[in-house]
Amino acid sequence: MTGDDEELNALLEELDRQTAAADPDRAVEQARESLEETIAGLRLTPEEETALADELRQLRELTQKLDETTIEIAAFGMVSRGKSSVLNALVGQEVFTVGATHGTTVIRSAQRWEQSTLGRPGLEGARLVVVDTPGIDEVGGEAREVLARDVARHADLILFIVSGDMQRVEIEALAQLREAQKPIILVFNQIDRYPELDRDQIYAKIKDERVRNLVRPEDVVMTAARPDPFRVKVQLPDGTSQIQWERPAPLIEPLKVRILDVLDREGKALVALNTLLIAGDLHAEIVARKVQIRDQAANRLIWNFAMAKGAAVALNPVPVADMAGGLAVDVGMIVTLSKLYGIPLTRRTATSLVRDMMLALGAMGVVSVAGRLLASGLKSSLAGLTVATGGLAAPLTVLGYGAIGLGQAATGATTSYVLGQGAKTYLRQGCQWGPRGIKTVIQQILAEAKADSVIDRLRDDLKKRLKT
Ligand SMILES: Nc1nc2c(ncn2[C@@H]2O[C@H](COP(=O)(O)OP(=O)(O)OP(=O)(O)O)[C@@H](O)[C@H]2O)c(=O)[nH]1
Ligand SMILES: [Mg+2]
Repeated sequence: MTGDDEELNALLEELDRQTAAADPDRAVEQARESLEETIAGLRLTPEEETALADELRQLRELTQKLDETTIEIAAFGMVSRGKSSVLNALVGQEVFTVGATHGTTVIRSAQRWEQSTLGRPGLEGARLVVVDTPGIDEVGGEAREVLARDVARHADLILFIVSGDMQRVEIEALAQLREAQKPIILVFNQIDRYPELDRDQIYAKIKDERVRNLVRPEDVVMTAARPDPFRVKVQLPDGTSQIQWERPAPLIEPLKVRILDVLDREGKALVALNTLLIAGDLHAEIVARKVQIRDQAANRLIWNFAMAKGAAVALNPVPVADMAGGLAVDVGMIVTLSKLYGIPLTRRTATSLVRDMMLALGAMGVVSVAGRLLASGLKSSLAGLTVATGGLAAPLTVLGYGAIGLGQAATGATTSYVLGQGAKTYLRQGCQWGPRGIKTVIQQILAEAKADSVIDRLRDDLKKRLKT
């Protein structure tokens, strides 16, 4: 756990306490401060800012959400339970499409709910937004989980809609949503379809058995968001009568009361808490991506230094790999790397780091192993050249020397590569070799280099660069 995470957790706990103490304005203020600190504390390079633009935008939007106290109320549940109908009834308008066929709603969409929040201290100045979602059985298993997580992540209050006794999938989905620690109201909709006795039995069963451990009894509410129309006989002015269909008014008031009750109590504090929860997730994402971006930059840097070292060796008639010139390249590489990781090392420290790693490499006999690996590759490439040049002695000698120079150069480049990766690991771990020590680290880098055929790639790249 990083220091940042600990800070965030402490803040969340503090906010929890304040929610209980009902001091919503203070909670919002604190969430705002923490969000600003989170954004400022990221310390991103321009390159990272570009790569993380999307996450940063989301983080800034959260500040806006706090400023405006936007409260999101999301409907969730299986197809055709009446999710869209319930939201329409709440808003008092047909803002979402309703349909008898399963899967009418296919994407998540939001609408403003112009509900007066006057005189409600926990809601003053708040904007209410209702969010419609597709039925959970409309989307595939894995996508469903993503959807659930997404809904749960953004919503401040969840309306879980059912229209009869609950199925196993519904109970499982509800349990999953519960993990997000958001308030949930369980809505038993379409009650007009049941005779009173059946309806009361189902209601009791849901409340007392199905969701006993997931939802408080007072948060289970019955509605009839869009009752079926019934036939009425209308008397016309001319004395005749006609049969017409009429839809009864929805029964939605109990749900509205319950929603406003929950929001009254914890609306603002909820928004503050949720903002921080989302910010925490985003922060973790950004930090992980930042590590990735830095890692890629470090790899590019190491590769370029390895090439520089290889070129220096190839252009010098005397092998310089283990001599002062070569050492300078490696030390320079590590100093540059350390700046990238924000832990600038002195040349002296970098030099002793190079020595330590060379010792570890030497102790494993790895330098000579790398040499042998290269030599065997060299022989086959020389054989290839003989065929290619038709066995002519003169070009072979010229090419042969070049190839041998390349072999030494590749050894030099490989050594720099290993030293660079070693230093990278050391820096990434906060200037520590870790519990298993320097040798294990170097050994692992070599194993990975071999698996990735790094030596071949280094040599190919060197060959290309030396030609031009
Ligand atoms: N009788 C009755 N029918 C309802 C009620 N609420 C919704 N319906 C009907 O149920 C059907 C589905 O309603 P929707 O609101 O589209 O349901 P949904 O959950 O949004 O469905 P999907 O978007 O397909 O997942 C429609 O035919 C509605 O008229 C209700 O309270 N009583
Ligand atoms: Mg719908």
